[in-house]
Amino acid sequence: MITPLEQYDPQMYELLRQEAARQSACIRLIPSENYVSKAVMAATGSCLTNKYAEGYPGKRYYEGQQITDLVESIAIERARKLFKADHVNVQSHSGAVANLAAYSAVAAVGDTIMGLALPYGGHLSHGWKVSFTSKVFNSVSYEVDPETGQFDFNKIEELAKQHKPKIIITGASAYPRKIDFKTFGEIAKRVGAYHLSDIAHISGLVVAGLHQSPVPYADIVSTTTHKTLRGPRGGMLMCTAALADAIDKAVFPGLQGGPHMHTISALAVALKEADSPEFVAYAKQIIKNAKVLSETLMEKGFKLFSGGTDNHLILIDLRSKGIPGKKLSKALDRARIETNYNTIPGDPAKPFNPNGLRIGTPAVTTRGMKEEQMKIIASLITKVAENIDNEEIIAQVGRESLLLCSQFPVPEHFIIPEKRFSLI
Ligand code: DSN
Repeated sequence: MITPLEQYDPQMYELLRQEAARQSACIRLIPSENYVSKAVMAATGSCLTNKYAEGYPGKRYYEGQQITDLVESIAIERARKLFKADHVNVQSHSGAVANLAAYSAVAAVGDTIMGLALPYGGHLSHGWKVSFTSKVFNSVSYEVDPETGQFDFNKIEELAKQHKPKIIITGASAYPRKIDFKTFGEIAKRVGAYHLSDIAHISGLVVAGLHQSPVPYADIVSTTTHKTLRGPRGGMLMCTAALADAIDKAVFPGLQGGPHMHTISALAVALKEADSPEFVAYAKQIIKNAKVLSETLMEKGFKLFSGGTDNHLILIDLRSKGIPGKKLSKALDRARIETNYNTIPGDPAKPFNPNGLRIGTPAVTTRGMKEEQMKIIASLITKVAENIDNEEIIAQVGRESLLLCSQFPVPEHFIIPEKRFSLI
């Protein structure tokens, strides 16, 4: 059957087909990526892309909202139930926009915000100097101990007392350990700051009960929806009832126009999937896999930031190997192992040429890989690192990666088979 896309734009069809094939023929270890289900994909590519819905359910600026109001209300209710949040806003187009909306809901231009420094695992949008957030707000950064990977709460409280931030931001983009949101929340209360917790990376682990939820300890919680939560690309905000109005106004009309209703419908589907015993089992396996992968890498002589992981993510410190992160990530890419180079706390190297490699297990776990396969993956990574300038061996590892992928095809309900690649 020739699909509409194939017929109208064969070049784009071919590129998408090749990307689907690439995603299935490589070991995807970027910790912020995953495979969404066909159900989520179908909602993303649905007729809701045609619809404007500025406003909120029951209060829109366009007519024809009979269906969109229901779709958005269902997404909100599912998220409220799953995260046990007082109020949810599902309209943010991304995590960075969700964070900006949270700042603008409770802080004024020039106020101080305090988040984890980017080279220590924080996110750009947590006030890092190249981000617009640091131009609008006065930004102060805290750090994490480069050796232990722990937060020094006394030091963080001192910093907060000194700078009197309006918002303390918790959460990270490259942090392999559990975060004590409760203690951060207590510090925020003592210094009179709002507590915003960004759980983009770990929201799937939070809903599965495998990581402390910040919801009871934070005024606002932000997340992306496409990482461990395994939904469509987008952002979401949760907050106390007291901040509901301010958050909604900050997202629309404060920062955005029309919400992406196709994404919101797909988010509703993903939230339904996440509210299941199967999802809890999936999230448990993500962590088991990350633990075995990290232990095997250490046995093979790799140094890991903080000496391991409690979540889905591993930061490899390559300084002892003398291989720059970018060189290894590019060699791994040629060997069909997809990772990203990253800074390591305490590493003076610049983010564009750091000495670390960031890997994670959400996508390979979706493929059904388990502990045994993590050991194989650790061996493949080691072989590439030990033969970084030997293209023949790298190509051989590529064949081994392909073999492993062929034994763990992306489950049928997660991938769009190439010949049936059709947009509903
Ligand atoms: N979401 C971040 C990541 O962890 O990949 C990038 O912004």
